[in-house]
Amino acid sequence: MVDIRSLDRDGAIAEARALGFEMAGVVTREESRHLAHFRKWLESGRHGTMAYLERPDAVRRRGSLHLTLRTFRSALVVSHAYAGPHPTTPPGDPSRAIIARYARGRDYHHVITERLEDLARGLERAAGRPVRYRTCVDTGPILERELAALAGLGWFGKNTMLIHPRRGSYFFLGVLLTDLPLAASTPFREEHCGSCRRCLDACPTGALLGRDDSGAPVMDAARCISYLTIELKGAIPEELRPAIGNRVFGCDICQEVCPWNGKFAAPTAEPAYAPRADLDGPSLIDLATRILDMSGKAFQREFANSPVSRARRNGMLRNLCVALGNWGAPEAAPVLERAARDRSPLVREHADWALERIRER
Ligand code: B12
Ligand code: SF4
Ligand code: SF4
Repeated sequence: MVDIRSLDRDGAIAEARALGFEMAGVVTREESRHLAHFRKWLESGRHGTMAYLERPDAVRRRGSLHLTLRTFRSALVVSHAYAGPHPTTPPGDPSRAIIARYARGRDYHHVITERLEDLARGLERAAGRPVRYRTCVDTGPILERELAALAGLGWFGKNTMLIHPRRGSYFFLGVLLTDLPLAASTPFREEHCGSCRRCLDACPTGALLGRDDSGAPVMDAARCISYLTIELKGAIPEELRPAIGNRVFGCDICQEVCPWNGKFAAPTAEPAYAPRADLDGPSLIDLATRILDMSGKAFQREFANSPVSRARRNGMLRNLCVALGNWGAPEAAPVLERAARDRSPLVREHADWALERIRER
């Protein structure tokens, strides 16, 4: 339970910190200034098949916070670091699966939403009245990174990530919209990328397109490995499969190469994000064998508390087939032959592609 003694911006920020959010700031601006960029991005089709982003009501709501909370007066924007103290990615071992750092522990939607609810209860006690609020973690129709920059949490890197000079970019964002009259924080105004272009050069699929005339970084999400392995429900375009390597869920490459994620970025102190043993560089063969034995429902049960559930059984097997094909070792053939007889046509097609890769070597 939090105890907010004074209901002002600094009191609210201090309590957010006490709840484990490393950074917090307040935004009072109601209208988005990035909405036109967002619309242009949708018009160019760079969101791929993420239809939820283009729903007209959701697009409108991104433009105005009042449409999500009618009595909106201020938003508390928080960050929650997720990268662990040890680099657990198995570099250079193509027989093991890489799961993006953010997805190795408990699902952040649950973790952050629970804490934002605690924060709202603390604010209510301090205000001495019921507070109208909405929690948004990722899934709400909110441009979270625009709000975070306004709240002073960082700048937009060329990799499109929100980056803080002392905290890097391995952090989630959460937003608490309220009807409280808190004072606004100072927006983050500097840009620390300079002439660096490491992320642009490192992206294996060419998804990062640099900055446009307004200075906004642009991504072709339809080419991003994170999209291809998580959001895309159908077949992965064949020409992009080799570039995915052994990344079976999400991608961190454009953050790994970023100098701001070096020595200054402190590791998370949050136990909920500690990696599960089975998602911490597992063998591709073992993970694929395990999931082949599961029904769709059993998969959802097994990964109920993990971001990995979003890919669903068939999506995860599709990704594992691509990674096994990219590894290309003959040991991968037996599990792929099983996958080639799976009940899912999606899995069968990707298993056939992978077996072909092994035969071609
Ligand atoms: C859709 C989505 C994706 C898509 C598209 C990503 C993208 N870059 O747009 C995919 C599936 C590819 C994806 C991947 C990842 N995601 Co994601 N994703 C989202 C989501 C739900 C919406 C983002 C969105 O609207 N994108 C559309 C673009 C156009 O909008 P935008 O990113 O908000 O910001 C743009 C504008 O503000 C504009 N802009 C910037 N400066 C300026 C200046 C001016 C003057 C103007 C006009 C505009 C402008 O440029 C930005 C980029 O185009 C957000 C949560 C949310 N509700 O915001 C999480 C979110 C962005 N994702 C997050 C994470 C952690 C990831 C991954 C790291 C996961 C992983 N390891 O695989 C990767 C990172 C890939 C990358 N380099 O971005 C975090 C990012 C935290 C951070 N520190 O930035 C978020 C905020 C979720 C959260 N609550 O923590 N994601
Ligand atoms: S997450 Fe990976 S694929 Fe996506 S833009 Fe970054 S480096 Fe490219
Ligand atoms: S790698 Fe370089 S260009 Fe890319 S976000 Fe980091 S500092 Fe900016």
